[in-house]
Amino acid sequence: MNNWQIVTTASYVPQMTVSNDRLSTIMDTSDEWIRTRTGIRQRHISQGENTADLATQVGQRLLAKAHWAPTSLDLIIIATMSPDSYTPSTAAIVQGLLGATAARAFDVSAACSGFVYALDIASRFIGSECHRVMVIGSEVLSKITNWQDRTTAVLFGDGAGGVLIETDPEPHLLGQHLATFGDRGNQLVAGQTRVNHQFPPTITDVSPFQMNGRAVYRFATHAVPISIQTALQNAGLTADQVDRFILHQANIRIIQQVARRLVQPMTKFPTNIDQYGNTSAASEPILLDECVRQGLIRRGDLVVLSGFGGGLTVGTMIIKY
Ligand code: 4VN
Repeated sequence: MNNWQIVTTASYVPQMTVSNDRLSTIMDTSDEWIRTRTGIRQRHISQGENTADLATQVGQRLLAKAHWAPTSLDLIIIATMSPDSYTPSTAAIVQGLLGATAARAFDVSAACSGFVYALDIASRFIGSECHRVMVIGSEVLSKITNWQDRTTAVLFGDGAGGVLIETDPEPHLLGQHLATFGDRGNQLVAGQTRVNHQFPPTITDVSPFQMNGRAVYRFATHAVPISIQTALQNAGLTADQVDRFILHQANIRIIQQVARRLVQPMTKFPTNIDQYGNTSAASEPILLDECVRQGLIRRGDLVVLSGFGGGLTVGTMIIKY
C-alpha cells in the first residue's frame, strides 16, 4: 500500500430543512421525543436533487478548493446506500457530470460504514496507476424512507461530503479495522426488491427502511469501541493520543456511550446530528469538513474515522490529518 493524504474536504446539503415540529404535524411524534432519544433537531430534505446531484456539488467544491482540473482525477469512488439507479453507478454519473474523463468510477455499498470502506479501497488503489482520487459519501435517504413509520422516518436526512486524496511521501493512514456481520443484515434493511417470480418476473415493490432499532443500537455500542481499539492497536496508539473522533452520526447517545467506553471526554467527539440527522455514508465526511473549516481539526492532528450500521458493518481508520 502506498502512502496518501487528504488534500481537502467539502460537503453539500439540500437547502430545505425540516424541523422536528414540522415532522410532528405529519406523524405521531414530538420535538421532545426526537431530541432526547437521538439528538436530532432538524434534517435537510432534498426536493428533486438526487444522490449524484448532491455528490456532483461536493465534487465541484472539492476540485475548486484544491485547484485540480476534473481531467486530472484518476479515480472516483462514491459510497451510498441510496444510489440513483442499479446502473449507471452514482459514481459514473458524477464522473460524467464533472467531466472527469480520465477517472475510473464505481460505487461502494456498505451503508453507514460506506465512507470508511470506500477510503480503504481508495488507499489500496492509490499509487502506481492512481494518484488523484475523489471519495464521496452521498445519500438521499428521504426517497427510501417510510414516512408512515415514526420509528425510522425521524432519524434520517439527506446530504453529501467528500475528500480528495493524493499520494504523499509520509504515512497518514496509521491503522484501520473493518468488519462485516452479514448474518445480522436483516436488522437494517432498505431497498429490497420484491419480485413476482412468474415468467416473465416483474418487480412488484421496493421496500423502504426497516430497522430493528434496539438490535442495531446494541450492535453499535458493542462493535464500535472494539473496532476503534483494534485500529488504535494496529497503529500502536492509545485513545488518549487521539485529537478528534469523527463517528457516524446515527444517534447522540451512541456517541456518548462510545466516548464513555473509551474513557474520553465528549469534547473530542464533535457532533452535528442536531443539524443533519443520520445521513449514513455522508455523515463522517460532512462532519470532517465542518471540523476542518472550523479549525477543530488541523494538519498533523490524529483523527479517528468510524462508521457503523447496515450490513451489519463497522469500519475505523486512524488518520494523521
Ligand atoms: C447505526 C445505528 C442506528 C440507530 C439505531 C437505533 C436508534 C439509530 C433506537 C432507539 C430509539 C432511538 C433511535 Cl446505531 C442507525 C443506523 C443507520 O444509519 C446505524 N437510532 N434508535 C429510542 O427509543 O430511544
